[in-house]
Amino acid sequence: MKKKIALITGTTGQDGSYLAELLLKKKYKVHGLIRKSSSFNTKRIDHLYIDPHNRTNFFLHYGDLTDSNSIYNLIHNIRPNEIYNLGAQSHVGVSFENPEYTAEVSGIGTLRVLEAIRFLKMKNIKFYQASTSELFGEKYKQKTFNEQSKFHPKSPYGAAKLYSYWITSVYREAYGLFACNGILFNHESPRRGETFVTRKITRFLTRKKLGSNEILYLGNLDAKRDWGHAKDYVEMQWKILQQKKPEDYVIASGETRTVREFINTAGKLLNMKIYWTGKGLKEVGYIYEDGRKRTIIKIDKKYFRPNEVDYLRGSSKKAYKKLNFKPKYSFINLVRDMIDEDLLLAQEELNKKY
Ligand code: NAP
Ligand code: G4F
Repeated sequence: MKKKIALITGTTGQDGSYLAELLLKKKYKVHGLIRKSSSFNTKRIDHLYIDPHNRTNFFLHYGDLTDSNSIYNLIHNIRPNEIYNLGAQSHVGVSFENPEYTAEVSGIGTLRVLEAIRFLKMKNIKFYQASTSELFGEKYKQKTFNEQSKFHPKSPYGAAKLYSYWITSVYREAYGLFACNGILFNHESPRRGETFVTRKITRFLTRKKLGSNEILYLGNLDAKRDWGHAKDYVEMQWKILQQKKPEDYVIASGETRTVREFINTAGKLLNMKIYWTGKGLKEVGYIYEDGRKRTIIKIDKKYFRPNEVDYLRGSSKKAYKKLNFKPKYSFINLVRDMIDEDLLLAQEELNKKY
């Protein structure tokens, strides 16, 4: 049987790397779009890469979501069966500092891919758009968000992604494309970028466990997020494109916790009891070390955003039913996975130092 061909934008990212692994396991030929960088940016996929002079099913191509020609040429040349548009400027905080660039990549970038499919008349391509729970910024009266919930983005990132959500739906309705949105709630893993809050915490606490003297500076500890594991979620990205009809799906754990609760859980797994005192910018987290109180976490207002999504909790009823969504990782196992890997990393760093 002919192998299926997939194109992944954002293949060097957290999700892109797990998705590439999954599709290679499923015997796809996988093509990844990567950005030119002056230093290596392929750490998450190096284990998958084989020199194309040898037999391989994994190919990398330079390109950029801001460059229509690179996208057009790539789709024209590789003729994929499925495209996963995961590439984005994905940091909400950064989107307030670089709003125009965020719109170009995370908004218009999606249009560029869809237009290439339309222009090339490759209507058989199935298209997945990485939509986000950041579309739901306002709680209104509901306890959970689902496919029918009202959107209210709170950041330039959320607004750019809302454009991508709608343009995907428009191309589905107007041109009959098999184009779908996966509205994914926060998902984390040992491969999460180190400036996102969960990984910032697990990297810090594991280094602290091995004796570091650093202090962790954070922003809003009261924000509530619905956290799942990226490995579980990329499987749903694939499943969404294997359905008979193109539709949109919410993928979420259905549970919500504050950033502070995430810290407490990670601390507990490391046998570090973290105590809290003070309010607002004066709040600190401390531990007891050799019977002495030691402050390890402080608040820095630079990590607060001009506008915040305070509460996220999703309902994946549709995905449970239609995609048979059964996440393998509970919240505690997600945090444990991150802690275990980051402990190894912290130990490696220590070994290099001495
Ligand atoms: P990530 O780790 O930040 O990865 C983003 C990817 O996009 C990286 O490969 C990055 O390349 C690439 N990229 C950035 N700018 C680009 C450009 N101009 N042209 C081409 N590629 C570009 O994000 P992730 O956590 O894997 O998330 C994957 C997607 O899902 C993103 O679209 C994100 O917005 C969305 N999403 C994520 C979550 C979540 O909780 N993780 C939830 C909902 C939706 P470099 O490696 O070179 O930077
Ligand atoms: O880890 P975060 O930066 O993730 P955020 O903003 O929820 O966005 C992530 O999830 C979205 C899905 O809902 C994705 F679409 C998006 O691409 C990204 O993957 O922040 C989580 C919470 C926020 O409320 C933030 O204000 O943690 C709070 N926070 C507190 N201190 C911090 C920090 N966030 C970061 N990044 N750094 C801090 O020091």
